[in-house]
Amino acid sequence: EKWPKGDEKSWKAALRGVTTESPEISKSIVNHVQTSLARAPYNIDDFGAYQAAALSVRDNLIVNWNSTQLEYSRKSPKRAYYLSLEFLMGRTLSNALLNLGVLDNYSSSLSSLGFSLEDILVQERDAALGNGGLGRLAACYLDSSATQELPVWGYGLRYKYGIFQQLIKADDGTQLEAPDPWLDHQNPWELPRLDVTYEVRFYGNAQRWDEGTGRATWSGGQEVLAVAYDVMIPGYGTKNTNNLRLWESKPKRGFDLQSFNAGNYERSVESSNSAAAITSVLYPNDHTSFGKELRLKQQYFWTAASLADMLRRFKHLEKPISQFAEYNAIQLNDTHPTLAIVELMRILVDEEEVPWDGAWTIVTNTFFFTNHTVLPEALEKWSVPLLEHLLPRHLQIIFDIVSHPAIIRESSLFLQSVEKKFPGDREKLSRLSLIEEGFPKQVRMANLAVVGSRRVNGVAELHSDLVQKNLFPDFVEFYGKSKFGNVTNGITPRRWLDQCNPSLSALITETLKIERNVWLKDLYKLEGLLAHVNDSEFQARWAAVKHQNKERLALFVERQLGIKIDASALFDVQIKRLHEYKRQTLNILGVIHRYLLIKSLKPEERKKVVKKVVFFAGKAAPACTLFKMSTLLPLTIRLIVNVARVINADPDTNQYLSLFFLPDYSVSLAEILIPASDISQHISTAGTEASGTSNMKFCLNGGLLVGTVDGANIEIAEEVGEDNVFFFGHLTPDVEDLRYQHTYHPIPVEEKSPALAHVLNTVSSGIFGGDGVYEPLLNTVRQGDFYILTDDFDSYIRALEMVDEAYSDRTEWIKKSIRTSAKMGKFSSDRAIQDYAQEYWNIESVKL
Ligand code: NBX
Repeated sequence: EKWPKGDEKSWKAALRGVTTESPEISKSIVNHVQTSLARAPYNIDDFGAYQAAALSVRDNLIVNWNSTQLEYSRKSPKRAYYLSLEFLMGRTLSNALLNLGVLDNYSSSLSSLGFSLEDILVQERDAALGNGGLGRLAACYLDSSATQELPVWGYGLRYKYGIFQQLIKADDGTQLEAPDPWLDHQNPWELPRLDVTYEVRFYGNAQRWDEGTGRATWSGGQEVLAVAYDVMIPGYGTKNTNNLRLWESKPKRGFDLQSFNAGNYERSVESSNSAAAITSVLYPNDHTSFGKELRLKQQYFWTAASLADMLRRFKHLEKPISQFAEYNAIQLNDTHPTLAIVELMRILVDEEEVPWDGAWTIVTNTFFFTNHTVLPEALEKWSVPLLEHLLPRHLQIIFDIVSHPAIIRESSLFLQSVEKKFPGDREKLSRLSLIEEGFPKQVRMANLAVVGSRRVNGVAELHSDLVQKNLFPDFVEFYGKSKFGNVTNGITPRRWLDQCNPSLSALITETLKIERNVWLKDLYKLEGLLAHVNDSEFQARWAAVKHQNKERLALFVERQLGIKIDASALFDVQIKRLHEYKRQTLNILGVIHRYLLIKSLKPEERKKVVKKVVFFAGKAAPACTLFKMSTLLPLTIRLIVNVARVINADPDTNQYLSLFFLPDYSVSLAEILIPASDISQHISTAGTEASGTSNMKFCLNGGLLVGTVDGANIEIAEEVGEDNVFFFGHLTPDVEDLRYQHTYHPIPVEEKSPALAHVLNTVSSGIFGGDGVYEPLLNTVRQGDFYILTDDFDSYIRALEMVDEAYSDRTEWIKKSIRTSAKMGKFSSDRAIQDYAQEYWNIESVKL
């Protein structure tokens, strides 16, 4: 790379503010090069130019952030807080440029300085503080809240290391994990607030005052400092700029001077090590709860700092504490922040001296709880001894919420009121209980979240139904149906259409004949495309955009893996966390089936086959010997990589079928893959995928779905029509029966699906290498088969044949693609956030 790229003359002109292209922007970029970056003019590479541009954009964000926060303080509206341990933000620069409406100005200004915006955008590292769907949802919701001018703040942790970087070992296809040091370079998108700090206590003693009040003092133990870092969240087409406050942990005292003087250096820095460890790394296990002490520390550290911050803000209003819930709504993103319920009780009862009953009323009017999965292994439980050790006062409060006749009026006595409603039903009582009997006893965080919240919701219609019928049926009976609801997930069309697919966005704007900023804020407007479905010129342009995006992906893969891809083939994509329930195994076994089929054809017959390129990407939770399950997921990656190696090298078939596992899946990689997809796979066992959100992203970009009748797939089909979705497989009510059958009257794979048996035997035979390493994976399919691959395989293959058939009629396919995209209005996260704002939080927008 050669630099400087610009010429001296244009830089000097920029400094004097006399360039023709956006003089103020050019001047501010050059200024940042000279001052903030301390580099001589035009002595920078692409990364330096990225930093300078980012700092210049950040100046604008700060101004808007300040006016927004000032207005919130002036108007004191009710606020909502989104508590999430994960915010999967991806890159910020292009989003900030779009939302501020200065994309073109920066582009031309940068090019006058000798840089291309495209090259500069890719310099930014993803902020990857999340595992998958739950974390990305939080990011989309922040974008929509700001866009709708709602006073919503996010609270999370500033992990030093985000989700691990995934490397795939070239020789055997195993996954390696490397740390993600995303903060190694200065992060221009955060504002350190070194003056906004709170002390958070761990361990110590809880001393009850007297049984009459329920109050206690908690003292001793370890105190850790929480330091605030603010990330600015600009709305689209508005000056409103919200805040995402991330906490960093640090030791309260740098080191223990006494130990230091006594000559014990190691001891003296010990406390500083353990304090910093709290926010050092994001836990990479989604859908599993491990019961690790450090994870519990993260959860308490974060909820305690966030609540202290909210309380300080509330006190500025000088309102009685009894009105807390009229000014604050707190959304719990899954059970991870459930301790906030207990912490608010502690603050109210112990520090604000609110009587227990009044405190409980405030708490249960403040919190809202969203569940994101019905998988039992994801339901968080914390052992009573661990809680007693780390958070002794909180354990007391939890037991008091359950039952403490001496201090609590009957209305808020959970156990007593349950007993009254269901007299003598001991089993129901034990299911409803916050405490699970056993050795050790465990606190059920989901039950606590339900009891302590005003309302509870799932994330798609089917999921919310399962939450009520399978997860919390006794709570539904106890509280009544009205406490439980549904908010179907959504995605932001700014990032997931306009930014990742600018050509499609431009075509839509031109076709609808309305301004981009209108339909991007009211996605139902896309329905206007339906009037053009039969216009052959429009069809051709729509198809050309898809092709262009496929070429872009092909180029990316060629650069990364050195293999050429035919962009005229059908692009088939499955990108998501590796998980047994998501059934990447079903997909790879289907690919092998297709390979064997093509291989068995005569060369002449092969020419009739629909050409296909299959893409996989996704991270597997690092292998852990404790859990059998997680060791199988890296094995699935190995199988995919090794099958790819064989079939991509097979000259008989490789013009018709090729396969890629793209390493290190990320938000930024999704932004390249999604616009390039013809068909994507959402093939979870029915009833297991709560919603899915990438399904919405693919459809918005004109990709079709092959999927099970699960999660939001169902609502997508309701919108676009079932003839535009390739459904297959057993339905949710069948799944339980099938599992029962697998256990008690198993039918051999050979009988259930000869095609699958053949595929399994081929893998066993070793043609994909591996010396029998795949046997554990194959055996879970042959025996037990909890996720019912054997029952769904034939129907899956048939669905893929339907896809081939439909793709062969290219005009019909394009029509399907247009219709699908046109009907995505419902899945804008703007709609989802409106649901939360109106039906849950009861907050209103604030105009600047
Ligand atoms: O949340 C996901 C669901 O699986 C998706 O169906 C849904 O669309 C998405 C948004 O609602 N859940 C999810 O991503 N869970 C986690 O990431 C997770 C992380 C840590 C953990 C448990 C679950 N301990």
